[in-house]
Amino acid sequence: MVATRRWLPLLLLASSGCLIEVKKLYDLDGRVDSVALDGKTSLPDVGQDSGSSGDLAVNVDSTVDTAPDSNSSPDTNSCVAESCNGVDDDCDGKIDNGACEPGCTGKQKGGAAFAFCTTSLSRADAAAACKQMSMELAHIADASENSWILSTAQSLLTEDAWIGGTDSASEGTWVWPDGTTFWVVQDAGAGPGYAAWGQGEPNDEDGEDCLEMVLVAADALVAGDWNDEGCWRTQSFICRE
Ligand SMILES: [Ca+2]
Ligand SMILES: [Ca+2]
Ligand SMILES: [Ca+2]
Ligand SMILES: [Ca+2]
Repeated sequence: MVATRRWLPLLLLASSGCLIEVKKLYDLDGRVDSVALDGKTSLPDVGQDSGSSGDLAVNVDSTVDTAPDSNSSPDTNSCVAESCNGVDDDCDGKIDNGACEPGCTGKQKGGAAFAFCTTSLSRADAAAACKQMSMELAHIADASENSWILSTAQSLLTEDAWIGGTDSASEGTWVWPDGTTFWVVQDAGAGPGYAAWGQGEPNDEDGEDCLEMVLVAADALVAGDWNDEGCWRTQSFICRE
């Protein structure tokens, strides 16, 4: 049910002692909010409801929030600029509107944003596309993340996909985009980080220096395996913030 909305002026006594005027939008649901929806202020939304459906709360910069309020607990929803993460950050009712690069779908796991992108790009171009979304090609910390990324990729992508590792700076020393070394070939079997290499990989065949997650089984490789691949190859990619 669409609530009747009433604009009312409200005078607040700011901490400085001066009065600031904000506008307040009431939903008439008979219940009263305790904290403003945007989380930016503890401005109480008190004593004004007498109708139905969700409150629309206010913040002290005079703009009105647009997401519904639960009315039952302090508000924690904070409307911020949209980013590619599978969440409607700006509370306009549209998920990731305008935030993802072409072909990319935003997802979130454990509070981290990911983008799964069907556009076929070289490793360098894929990294640049991730950067456009304030992300990097994905690092993967453990088997749990690898499993989730695999299953999500299988639902969205149809070809092998770039993830973040490379040994282009020092053959056999694999690093993530942030510079962290996760695998040194001469220490095969010992890391120092997590890796999910397929059988016989990394093999540096014809100078392969870029890491992909296998989605299409081929030869000894099965879906979810990691493989070093020629960086020039164009294929899908996975970004992470
Ligand atoms: Ca949105
Ligand atoms: Ca978003
Ligand atoms: Ca290599
Ligand atoms: Ca290989």
